[in-house]
Amino acid sequence: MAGGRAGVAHLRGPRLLNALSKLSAADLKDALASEARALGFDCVGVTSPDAIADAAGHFRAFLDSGAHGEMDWLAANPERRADPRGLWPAVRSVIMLGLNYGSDESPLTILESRGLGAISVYAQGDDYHDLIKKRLKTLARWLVATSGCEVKVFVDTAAVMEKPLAQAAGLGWQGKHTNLVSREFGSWLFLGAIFTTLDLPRDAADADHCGSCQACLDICPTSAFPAPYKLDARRCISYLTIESKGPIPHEFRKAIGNRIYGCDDCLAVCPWNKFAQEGREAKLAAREDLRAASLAELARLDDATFRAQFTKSPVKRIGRDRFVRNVLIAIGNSGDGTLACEAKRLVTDDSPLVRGAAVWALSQLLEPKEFSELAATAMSAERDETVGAEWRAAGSVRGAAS
Ligand code: B12
Ligand code: SF4
Ligand code: SF4
Repeated sequence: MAGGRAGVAHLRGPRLLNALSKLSAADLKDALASEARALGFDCVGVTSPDAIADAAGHFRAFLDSGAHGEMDWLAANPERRADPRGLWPAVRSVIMLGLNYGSDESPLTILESRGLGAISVYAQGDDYHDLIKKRLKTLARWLVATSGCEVKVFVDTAAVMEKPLAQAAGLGWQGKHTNLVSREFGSWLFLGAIFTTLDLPRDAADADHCGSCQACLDICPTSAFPAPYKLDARRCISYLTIESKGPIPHEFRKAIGNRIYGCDDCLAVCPWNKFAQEGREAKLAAREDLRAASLAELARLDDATFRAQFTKSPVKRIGRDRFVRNVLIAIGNSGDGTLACEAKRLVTDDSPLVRGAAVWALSQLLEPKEFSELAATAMSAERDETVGAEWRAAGSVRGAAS
């Protein structure tokens, strides 16, 4: 098998492809794995399109319980997502790829520094979607040229259940926190998929190695797991700070702490991370300004400076208003009265989403008397009903406390 690859390694261009096209399916799979590694993928496995029958039922139960919240795109065409053949009837094999993005420091450390914003590890560098998609396309082109098959590539955004497919392809298992855990890379693998019309030999599915551990369930700040292996996305900080478009429900605001984009807690505590390795992809490495960004500076971003700071970053997707909403929740949780001036300025922001979050931040930082005086003037000028409700809610809580 390896010999087949080694035997053609010195060939180039059409001669190489001609030689590869004569390979057996097993040798072609080996050659594919070498090609994937050369492109920067850290693991690769193959499964069959009918390998995730159980996931379909779980997915339907997830949707029926409403756990997807506002993510309507997740509920659209569930039959497509539940079975790769629903998405593309011609698919014969699913190639799953993983790219390690392990960090050089624990994402839990910054949670103690309340003046800084914690951006989850996956979003501290360039957007992985762009990077992985480009590489998947290169690998897929190689496969087409080598075998004449047809292909489709996916990363994250299509109706593909990447985690169960990756488990079926032997890349790891879905832990109790529902993400894929790898014995080699712990919690830190991005996933991508290539669907092909080619029949490739299948890998054995990985088994569950969680055992009696439940560290990820215990650490979750918002109790987002109704049971092991089940997530209520509506309670997850990743959903609340990235997917949710409106005001963040009051019940979660304190628990969010200084997490301003995503959350890594359940991933970070997994004992399998003792085998994790630092990612080797420079473009995904943390940018210094995103590793430990000052809340005061982030609260001053306008549309233009937000877009400039988050060029190529996945954070850009949520836009300035939602991002500053998150920053204000973190400011409210900072316990640092000197940050109140940032929130005061934003009480007159153009965005009602930002104004509402600023009101809450001030309700956490100002003395009751100062808050009431500010409310008396600002509330009468407020025309937006949701922001008015924030003032009233904050006022009644403060009033009750004073
Ligand atoms: C929607 C989505 C989210 C939503 C919902 C997450 C979720 N768990 O469903 C939100 C916004 C919350 C989210 C958050 C995050 N996400 Co996300 N997300 C997705 C997306 C687009 C779809 C996931 C999906 O299909 N959800 C639907 C549910 C029903 O499916 P499931 O999670 O597989 O649920 C299974 C279990 O519940 C299980 N099950 C249910 N009941 C039972 C009972 C028993 C007994 C058993 C054994 C199993 C079981 O069966 C279900 C089906 O397999 C995928 C990309 C993709 N296309 O797959 C990325 C993806 C899962 N996300 C990813 C990442 C990195 C994250 C975050 C870590 C980001 C962050 N740092 O903030 C967090 C992690 C939060 C968490 N604990 O899951 C990566 C995960 C990589 C990996 N190694 O697993 C993915 C694969 C993107 C990628 N291409 O790399 N995400
Ligand atoms: S990402 Fe954070 S909030 Fe979401 S389930 Fe994990 S620990 Fe809980
Ligand atoms: S923390 Fe424990 S229970 Fe959670 S995924 Fe890791 S091994 Fe499984």
